[in-house]
Amino acid sequence: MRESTTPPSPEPDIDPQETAEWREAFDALLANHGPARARFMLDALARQARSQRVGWQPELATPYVNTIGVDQQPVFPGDLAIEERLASLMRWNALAMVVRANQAYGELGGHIASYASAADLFETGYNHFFHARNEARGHLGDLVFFQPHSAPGVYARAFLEGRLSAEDLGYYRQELTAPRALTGQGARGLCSYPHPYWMPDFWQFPTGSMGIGPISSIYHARFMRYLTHRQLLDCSARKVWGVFGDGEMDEPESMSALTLAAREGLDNLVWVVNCNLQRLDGPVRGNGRIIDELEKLFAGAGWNVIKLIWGSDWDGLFARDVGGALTQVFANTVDGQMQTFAAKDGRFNRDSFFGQNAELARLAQGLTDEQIDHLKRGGHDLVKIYAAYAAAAQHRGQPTVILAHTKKGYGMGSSGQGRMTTHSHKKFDEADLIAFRNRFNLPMSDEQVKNLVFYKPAEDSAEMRYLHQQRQKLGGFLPQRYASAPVVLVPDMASYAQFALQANDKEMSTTMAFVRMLGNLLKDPQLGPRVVPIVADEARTFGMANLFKQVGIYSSVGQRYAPEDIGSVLSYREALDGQILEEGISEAGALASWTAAATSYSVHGLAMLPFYIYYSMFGFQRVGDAIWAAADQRARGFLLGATSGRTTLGGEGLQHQDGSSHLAAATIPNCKAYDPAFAGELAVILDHGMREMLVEQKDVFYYITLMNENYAQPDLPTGVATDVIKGCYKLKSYQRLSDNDQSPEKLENITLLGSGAILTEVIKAAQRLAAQGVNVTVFSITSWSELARDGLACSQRSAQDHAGASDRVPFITQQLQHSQGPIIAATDYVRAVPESIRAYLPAGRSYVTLGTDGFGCSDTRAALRAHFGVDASSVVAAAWACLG
Ligand SMILES: Cc1ncc(C[n+]2csc(CCOP(=O)(O)OP(=O)(O)O)c2C)c(N)n1
Repeated sequence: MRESTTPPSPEPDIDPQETAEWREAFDALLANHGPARARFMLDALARQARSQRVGWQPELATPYVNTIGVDQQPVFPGDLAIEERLASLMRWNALAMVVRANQAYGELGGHIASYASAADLFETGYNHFFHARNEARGHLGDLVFFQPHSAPGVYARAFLEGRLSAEDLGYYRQELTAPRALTGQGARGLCSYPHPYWMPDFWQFPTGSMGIGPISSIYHARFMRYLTHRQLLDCSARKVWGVFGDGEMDEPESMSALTLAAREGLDNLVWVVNCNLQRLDGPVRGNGRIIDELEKLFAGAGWNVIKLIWGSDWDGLFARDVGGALTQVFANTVDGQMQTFAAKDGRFNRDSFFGQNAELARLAQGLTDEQIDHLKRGGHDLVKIYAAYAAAAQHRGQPTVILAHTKKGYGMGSSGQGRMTTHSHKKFDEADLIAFRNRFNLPMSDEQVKNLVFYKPAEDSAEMRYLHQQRQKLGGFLPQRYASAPVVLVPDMASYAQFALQANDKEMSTTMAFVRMLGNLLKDPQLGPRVVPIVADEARTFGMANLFKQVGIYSSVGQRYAPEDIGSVLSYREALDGQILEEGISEAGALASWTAAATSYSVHGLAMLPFYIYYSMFGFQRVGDAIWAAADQRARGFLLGATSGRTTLGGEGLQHQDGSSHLAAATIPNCKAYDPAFAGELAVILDHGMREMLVEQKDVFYYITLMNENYAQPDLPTGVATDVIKGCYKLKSYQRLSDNDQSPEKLENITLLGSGAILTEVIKAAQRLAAQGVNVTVFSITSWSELARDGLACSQRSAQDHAGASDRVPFITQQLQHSQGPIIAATDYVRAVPESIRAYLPAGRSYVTLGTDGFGCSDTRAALRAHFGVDASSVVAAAWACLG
């Protein structure tokens, strides 16, 4: 039975006698035959109503009470008193860490209120549900996404577990000044939010940018299914738990994949939405109710929804509330008002909440003001949380969301709990600290509290023994990040890319070349199964349709239809063990899938190699923040920005033509970005990338732009592979074909740099200039950003040590110093891309950059290149402008 009595109908009841008879009949059915029969009957009636076009839809929102009734609650299997004491200690240490840091340096920031609301949600997971990786026991661990602003609480627990020291806690948000950063030893700095990049042995999933954690958790859960179904790794006993904010649910990324999770039946996924009803500035839904709204949304999307609204001390009140007064008053209380109740004391709530009518006042009669003040919301009651988690963990066929009603700043007293300003509240005076100590019965003296001493019980205390025992049962500690995975051997380049290395001027686009290489790699017995091709509904655009048949499209239900093109060699084939992740029109989803695959080496100890190929304009520009998060998570894989270049993708216009992705890619430290012009260059880059990621196991990922323009692909000159990787090689010298009387001898040389498809324009320009009497040297720039990085590294080395040495001469200077004359660079990207190497060019050479700044528009390649000034004529004109 639920805590509520039947709520009154919002419609006027024209025949109460009849209503009562129907109700009695239903009650009798339930009492005599149980809930299953009751559900059957309701379903039957609903079908009947629909067939007769009654126009009735069940409400998706249920009353503001717990989904799990008191009589359905399992016995709490832990020691409640100890768990409560432990939770209080976590709260204290988290608070002390933030307050201390801010007393020392007011600028550091940090949050207390979010964790104060989430502490019990985390603790229940830690004590009973979150499995750590423990290979000896054959469990690879659950994946747990922590609400970012609650990071202090995660550190506080790691402190009690002995994984962080009190000194470490003293360097919260001081990653650079911590002794370990300075000397390699001693206390380590603790990052603000979960950042695997900075704490690679600790955090697994970056969640600091709201919305990315939620979508990522869904695709990680889906990827675990993919690994299982493809029989690469059995993930069936593992779960993904995500604790997220109710405000965070407003991010489009949070919500966009809910239906995917339901469609895929991801019962390995549990979200706990910490509904403290507040975000940063104020209430999430001041004039409405976020829990109702989320319930409808998740239920509508096909999730199992568990509302965890009220704590155990409300059970008695609901039991005595035969008239349904509580349910009714909650139905009329908006979140802004609920927040006011949270911020005020028991006296106020007796008057304002229970004082709303005589029935409510009667319910509160037996309670002191203090008891009213301490009435818990469900998300602060360990017994209720346990019941919700247990139900979620057992639920089959659907993902589960637990909507946990909490108080922001819970226990922070009159200056914090439920206050509009609580999100960033981190100044506590002595009285506040003592009140906090008293509120949570902390075994600390006034002196200890005032000095913000981190508190750790003796190792042989009941609390510590319990804490360790519970974690041992669950396999060990978490969060904990692992980095090792067996090496995957990479085949010899000739086995998959010979056609590209010796292309013999065959016409093709670099996209076609890539797809052919990918097809070949998929056939390699060792690497092939680890390749994860990912597309967002553009496989046909990129000529990948043959892969549908070759390796199949992953589908958790196989293929339940006979495809229209079944007889074709390119037939659309979905399969349980399909290898391609076809994500539909969701770049955010595809990127989340890519991240899951690209971090499989760490999350699952099984290296996978994702190739996500997409319209380059819809990458860094559209989902750049998700790529940034993948970088934080130390992703390893390939991003292929296809149909790239502002002028190479003719016809498609302003929102499709990419001229900036290389600019964004260059800002990501562990992203190596390449703009190859030729298939042979591409082969070398792929080979090097695979070796770096799979064999050397470096935490880098590659961004490669691919073009759809067909042109003659030359053989890759011998001996240039290393230079291709470094970013520049000498393609060809063009001797002047005739004397040009007008040009003085000293100015008859020019150096041209080109990348991507624009290199073909540069080559045409070189031929024309040679015909006009100029000696030209052409360099293929495969990576502007790698050249710029190398240049920067050289200048930093020079700044540190003035003695000359070759490692202080930028590679681009070394490459160009045997060329002569002004240097002209042309690319299909904004000029800032080639400008990035200006500082590292040989001294005394003039440098002119041509690029595609401005909006793209629809026209032919030729018209576009003329318009932006990156065609051969523009290069020639720029050359003569320099030559005078
Ligand atoms: C994409 C993004 N936008 C804004 C922020 C800044 N921000 C940090 S916390 C926060 C409020 C979070 O509210 P909620 O999700 O309800 O969590 P709570 O802290 O209340 O538990 C905001 C806006 C962010 N971290 N990420």
